[in-house]
Amino acid sequence: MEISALQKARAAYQPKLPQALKGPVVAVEGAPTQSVGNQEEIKAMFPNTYGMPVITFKAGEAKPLQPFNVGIILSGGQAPGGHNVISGLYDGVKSLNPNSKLYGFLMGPGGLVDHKYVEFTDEFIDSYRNTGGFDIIGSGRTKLEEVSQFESGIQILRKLDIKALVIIGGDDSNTNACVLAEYYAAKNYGVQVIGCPKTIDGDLKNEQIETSFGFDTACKTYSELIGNIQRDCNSARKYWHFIKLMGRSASHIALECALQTQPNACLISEEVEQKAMSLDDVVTYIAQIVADRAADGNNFGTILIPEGLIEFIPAIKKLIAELNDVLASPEAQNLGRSEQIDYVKSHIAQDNLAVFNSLPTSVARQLALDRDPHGNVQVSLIETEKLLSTMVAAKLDRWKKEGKYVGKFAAQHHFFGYEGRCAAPSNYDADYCYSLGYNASRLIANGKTGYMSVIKNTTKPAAEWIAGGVPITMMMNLERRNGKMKPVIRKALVELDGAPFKFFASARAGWAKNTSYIYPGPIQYWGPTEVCDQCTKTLALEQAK
Ligand code: FBP
Repeated sequence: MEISALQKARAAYQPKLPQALKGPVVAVEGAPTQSVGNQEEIKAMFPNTYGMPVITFKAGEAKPLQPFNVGIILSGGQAPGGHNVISGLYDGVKSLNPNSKLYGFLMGPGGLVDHKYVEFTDEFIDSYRNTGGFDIIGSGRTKLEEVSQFESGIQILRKLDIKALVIIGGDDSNTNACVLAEYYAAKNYGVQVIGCPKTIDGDLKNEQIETSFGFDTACKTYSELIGNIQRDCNSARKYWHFIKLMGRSASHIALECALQTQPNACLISEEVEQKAMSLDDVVTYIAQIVADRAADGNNFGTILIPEGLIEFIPAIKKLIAELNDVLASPEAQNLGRSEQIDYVKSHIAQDNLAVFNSLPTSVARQLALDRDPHGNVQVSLIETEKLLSTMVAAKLDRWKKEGKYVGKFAAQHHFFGYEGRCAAPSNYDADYCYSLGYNASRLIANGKTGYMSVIKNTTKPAAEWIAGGVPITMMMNLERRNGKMKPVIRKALVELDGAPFKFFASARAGWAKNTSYIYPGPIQYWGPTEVCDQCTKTLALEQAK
């Protein structure tokens, strides 16, 4: 197979490991843990995997291990570094016993249920080291939550003599990993389940997990593109660029890209919600920035928009919550698409109906229809960037007539999401992911189940990184999903009292008025460490003490 010159050179990169993982390890156990919320309920739901201690690995003595087999699944949206988790796990498993085997289940959790798998070999793994994408085995969004799926899974796990399953996923997939770990433990099936924190969205993080993998590379890729647009914008001086960024609910990606590129405006959904802003308030905020710049003779600029924005406008959030419940009813499930719209319209409260009817038809349809398998609105399909620019243009027209605005307004639209999810991992993600995978092999060797592989202290050089495991139940609370209360990992949204947002808030007025663009350029894999090995600004600000 023909590969690019970069891919060829990059294949030779040996990702760095924390010092403790470079040889045999011993697990140091902390105190018993509790879930972040609803302790009694979560404890009752996870009697076998609740309350376990946090684990930290330190250098220990080598003990001979019998060969053992491991399976791995890539779940959900792609994120740069997934292949390195697999190569790290492969190397880790082989280092414990060269006769151990690693199997990959194909196209996500569905591969486990349908018994579709592949066995990894040296040659196979080598051709995917340090590459982006999940194409080594494919990914999928099948939800693992039915007993019939768990039972189908155990058949193939037994057939392949698999001792442990590693599930690479976001908050929903790791929640399912925990449910599976509990089920297999309760049934005494002897199969361990380990999770691994993935998602470009950056919303799977907490006291124990510094960041989800892929966030670093995706944000650097989008920031390169935003920087390029800003140079174009500052050269032609005739367009306002409305740039929507992936990230589902949380605005971490938009915030990080703003910190890297200093655009004229960046909306943060969590702030919009906290300030109870209406759609019109959001439009006025943008239009005012456009008008103020026009007054200075600057009819150009850049605006970053998080893809989940619409869900955070309180009136729309309330509408979505009711739509979710109405759509979850068996009656609604059995209807065709257009019948479903009529159905929801006749079943939602009057105030929600008024909001629903006020939205452009395409947005209203999107809110009322497709959900992903986890019940989430598919926000990446809503063209918020066009919705906002159209509404801003209309407001500016009105202001022009009222003499409040003098200028020209022409908009360009962009949506950056898929462009960054499969980029070749940055050095940070290449090292972090390899370490997460390698570390998972140590959790398995230590007999752990229901744990997430965790690498901490990642703003320091890799040798100082801390490796270990965190019980997944520790991150859980109860939330309403598809009309029912469910145990789920608490999603980490942007904290308005956190250092990254505070820094952004202190600088944004200057960025709005002046043209303070930063042009980060493409990810560099070789060169000075300040160019190649920097973590995200979000992580650096969060970890700065
Ligand atoms: P995960 O949470 O599964 O990692 O997915 C992240 C994401 O990229 C979101 O940012 C986006 O909204 C969604 O996936 C898009 O999903 P799809 O790939 O199914 O279009």
